[in-house]
Amino acid sequence: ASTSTNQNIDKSQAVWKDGQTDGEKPVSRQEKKRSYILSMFPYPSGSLHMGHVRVYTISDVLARYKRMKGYNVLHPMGWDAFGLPAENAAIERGADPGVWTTQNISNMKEQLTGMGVCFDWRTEFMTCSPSFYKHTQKLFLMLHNCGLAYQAEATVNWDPIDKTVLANEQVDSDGKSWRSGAVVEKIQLKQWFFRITAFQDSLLRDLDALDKHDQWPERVLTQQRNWLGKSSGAKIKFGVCIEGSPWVQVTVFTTRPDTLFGVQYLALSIRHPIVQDLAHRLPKLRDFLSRAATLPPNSKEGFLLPGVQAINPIDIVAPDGVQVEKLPVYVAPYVLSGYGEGAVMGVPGHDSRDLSFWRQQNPSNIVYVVVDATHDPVSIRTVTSGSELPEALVHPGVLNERCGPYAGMKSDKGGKQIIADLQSRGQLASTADSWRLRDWLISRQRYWGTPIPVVHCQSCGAVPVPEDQLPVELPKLDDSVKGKKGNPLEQIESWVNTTCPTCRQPAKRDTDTMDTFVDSSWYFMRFPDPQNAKQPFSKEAAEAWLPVDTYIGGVEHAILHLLYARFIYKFLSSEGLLPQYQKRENFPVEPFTRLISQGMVHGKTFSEPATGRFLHPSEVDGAETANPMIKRSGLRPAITFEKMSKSKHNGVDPSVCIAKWGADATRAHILFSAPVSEILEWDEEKIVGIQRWFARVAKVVDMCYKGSSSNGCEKTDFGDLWVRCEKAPLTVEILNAPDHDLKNFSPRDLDILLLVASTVSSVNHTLEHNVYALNTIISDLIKLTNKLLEVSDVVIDQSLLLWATSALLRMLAPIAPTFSEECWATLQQDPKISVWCDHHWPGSNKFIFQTPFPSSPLTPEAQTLLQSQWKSVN
Ligand code: ANZ
Ligand code: ZN
Repeated sequence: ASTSTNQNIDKSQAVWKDGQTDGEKPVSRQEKKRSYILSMFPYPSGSLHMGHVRVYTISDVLARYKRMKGYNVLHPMGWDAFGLPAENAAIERGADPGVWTTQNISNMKEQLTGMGVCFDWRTEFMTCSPSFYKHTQKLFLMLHNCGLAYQAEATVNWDPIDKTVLANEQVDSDGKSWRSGAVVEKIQLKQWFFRITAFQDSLLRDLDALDKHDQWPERVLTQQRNWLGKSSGAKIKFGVCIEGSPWVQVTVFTTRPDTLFGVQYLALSIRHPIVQDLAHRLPKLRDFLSRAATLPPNSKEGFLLPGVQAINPIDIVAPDGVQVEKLPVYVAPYVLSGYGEGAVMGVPGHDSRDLSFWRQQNPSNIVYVVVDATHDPVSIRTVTSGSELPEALVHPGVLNERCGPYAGMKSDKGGKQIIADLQSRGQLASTADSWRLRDWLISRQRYWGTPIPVVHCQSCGAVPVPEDQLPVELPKLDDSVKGKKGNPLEQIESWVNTTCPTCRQPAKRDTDTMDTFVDSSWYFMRFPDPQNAKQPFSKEAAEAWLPVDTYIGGVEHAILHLLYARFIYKFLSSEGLLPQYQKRENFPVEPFTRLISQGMVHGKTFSEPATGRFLHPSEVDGAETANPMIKRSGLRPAITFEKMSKSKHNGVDPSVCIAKWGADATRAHILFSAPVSEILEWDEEKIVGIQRWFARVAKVVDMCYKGSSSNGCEKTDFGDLWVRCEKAPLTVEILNAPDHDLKNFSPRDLDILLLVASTVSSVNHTLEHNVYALNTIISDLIKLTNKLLEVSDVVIDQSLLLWATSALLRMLAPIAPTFSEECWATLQQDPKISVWCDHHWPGSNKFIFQTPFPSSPLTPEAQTLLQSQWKSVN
C-alpha cells in the first residue's frame, strides 16, 4: 500500500467540500444533531506558529470526530484582522494595512490547508472588512441606546515627542516610549467606555454553573472570579464632633467590619465635604490641600484636623466599662475621592496602607484584633515602634479578647454579627459590595480599527450615526499620512468633517477606533450567519447554532477576551437576539458551554553548559538526535525547553516541519507529546516514533488486504459489531454481519475483539468527557496496532481482523486524516471509497455481549472486561 503521509490532503478535503459528509449550509434547520466547535481565530501576523498548529489540530480532531458521528458540525475560521502590527507596518513601509493583512491571510490560509485542517471556509470573514465592522458599529449603537456605552475622562499614556497616545504595550518597563524614547506622560482624555459592570452579578454567578458541570478549567474560572473581584463590604457611620459645630456623621466604606475594634483613626479624602468646609476656616488646611493635589496616591502624608474627633460606633454597643475612645481625624491623599465614600476607617493592625500611614503620623501603639487562627494562641500583639518592624496582619482569622462579646468568633461570622448589631442601632448606612471590575475602556487613538460611529456636533453633542448610514468606513490612507506621527484619522480632514445627523450643521467624526477586543467579543455569533448584510446574525441562525459547544484556545485569553465575550453575549441575550433557552437544562446564558484551554509550545533550547550562552542549532551537530554535540568544543550542550524566541534560537517553523514529516505525523506528534493543557516540549527527535507507528499501521492494513483476498473474503460492511457469546465451546455471533452466521471464535479471536471493544470505549470516553487527555488516544491506538500486527500473521478469523483494522483506521482518521484515508482505500480495495463517507464511528455501547459470558479460557483481563461490558447492558 502506498502510505505516504502528505500527498492525499486534497482528496480528504475535497470530500469535505463536496459535502458528502457535511452537505448542509452552516445555517440549517434540518433536524440533525449539531455541534459548534470553535478555535480562537488568529491574528493574521503573517505565518502560523507552533501554538496555532496545536490549537487547530485539537479543534480539527474534535470536529472530524463529531462529523464521523453523524453530527452537522460548524467548524469555522476567520481573522482577527484589526490591530497595531498592521498599522505599524503601514506607517513604516508605506504599505496599506488592508493589503498587508490580506496578503498575510492568504499565506496563513495556505498553511492551514497544508496542516490538513478542515475548516468550513464558507464561513470565513475578517473583522477589518466593512461588511463585518458595520455590525460591530451596530453593536456599539445598541449598547449606546441602552446607556451601556458612554464617554468619560480617563488617563492615557501620552508620548510628548511623537504627540500620540500609546498602548500599554508600547511603553517600556522604564516608562519610556518604545519609538521616541520619551518619558511617557499620563494625561486625561475623554474616552468611550462599555458598562460591563452592569452585568457583573451574572458574570460572577454563572461561573458557578460552568464549574458545576465541569466544563471550564478551574484555573480559568479562578482567574475570571479574581478579575471580577467582588468584595462584600459595609458602609458604617461614625459620629464626628467638630469643635464649635453640631455633631455630624461620616460614612466609611469597609470590606473588613470584623476589624472595627481595631480602628485607630479616620481619614478623609481631600475632596470630602467636611474637609472642603473646614478649609474655609483653616488656612493651614488650605495650604495642605493645594500641596496634596500634586502628591501621588501612595503618599503617606496627612493633615491632622485640629479640634475634630470621631467616635467608633461599636463603642455604643460595647459592654460597660470599655472606655469610649476619641479617634483622631486626618485628611490624607491616599484616600481616593472617587471610591467608596471617600473616607476610611484606619486599621493599622490589619491594613498595610493604613499601617504605613499611621507609622508616619503617629508612633503610638498598633492595635491587633484579629489573630491567625492557625498560629499559637499568643493572641494580642501590641507592637510598639522600636526595633521590631510591625506588620499588618491582613488575613481573616479569629477575633481576640479586645473584641468584647465577639471575641473567639471567626472574622466572617464576627463581621456579620457586628454589622447586624450596628444595624439594629442605626449605625449602619448600608451593606455594599465593591468590585475590582471597572468599565471597559474601548477607545483607541488608532487608525486600524473599527471607527466609533459617533459625530460630535457643537449644538447636539455626541450624536450616534443613524443605523442606515452604517458602516462608517475607514478612509483610505494616502501618501500624505505615511510616516506621520499620531492618529492618521485626525489628519484626514475630508473624513473628519461631516454634518450632524440631527441638525445638519457642520460637525466632526469621532476619530477614535474600537479596541480589537470588541471585534472578538462577538465574532463567534457571526459564524452561523456570516453573509447576513442586514443584521449581525439572524435569530434563526443563533437558535440553530449558539451557544458554542466547544471553544478551544490559549490560556493567555483566560481573562479579558472571555469576559468581554460573555458580557456581550449576555447583553445581546437580554436584548432578545439570542435564544433564551440553553441546550442544557438549567444552564445559564453563556456563550461557551465547554472551554478547552491548551498549554504553550516550548522549543528545544541548546546552551553552552559553562556560560549559559544560547546556541544556534547550526552550532550543534546532531541537533535532532539523542546525542547532540557542540561543534566548536565537542562537548554536550545543555538542553532545556523554553518559550520560543529569537534570542534563544529555539523557534520552530511549522511549514518546515510539515514539509519534512508530513502533516499527519506532525499532528499526531503534537497530540501525543503532552496532555492538552500542559506545556508541550516540542522535540522533533521523537517524531520518528510516530512515523514507525504509521508504518506498522500500514503493515497491518497490508496483511488484511492479502489475507482477505487469498481467503476470498467478501468486502465486509464495517458496521458496529453486535456480539453474542455462547457457552463453551466459545461461539460469538456477529449479529449485524452480512451473513449473520454464528462463528466459532478462538480465545485469541476473542482477545482481539475485546481489545477493540475496550479501545473504542476508551477513545470515546476521552473525546466526549476528557479532551484534556487526547494524548492517551494515541497510546490506545498504538497498543491496538501492536496487537493486530502481532496476530495478523497467525491464524485468526479474517473478517474479525478486517473489522478490527477498520475500527483502528476510523479512530485514527480525525488525527491523521490523509494517512487513514489512504489506508482505508487499500483496505476497501477501492480508491474511491472514503473513510469520511462512512458515518460509522465505532460506538462502544453497541458491543452487546449477551449472556452468559464464558468463564474460560479467556485471559483474566478479557474476562473482567467482558463481565463489565455485560453488566453495562443489563
Ligand atoms: C478597614 C479595613 C481594615 C480595610 C482592614 C481593609 C482591611 P477594596 O477591597 O479594594 O474595595 N478604602 C475604602 N474606601 C477607600 C478610599 N476611598 N480610598 C482608599 N481606600 C479606601 O478595598 C476596600 C478597603 O479599602 C476598605 O476596607 C478600606 O479599608 C479601603 F483590615 O476598611 B478597609
Ligand atoms: Zn447637531
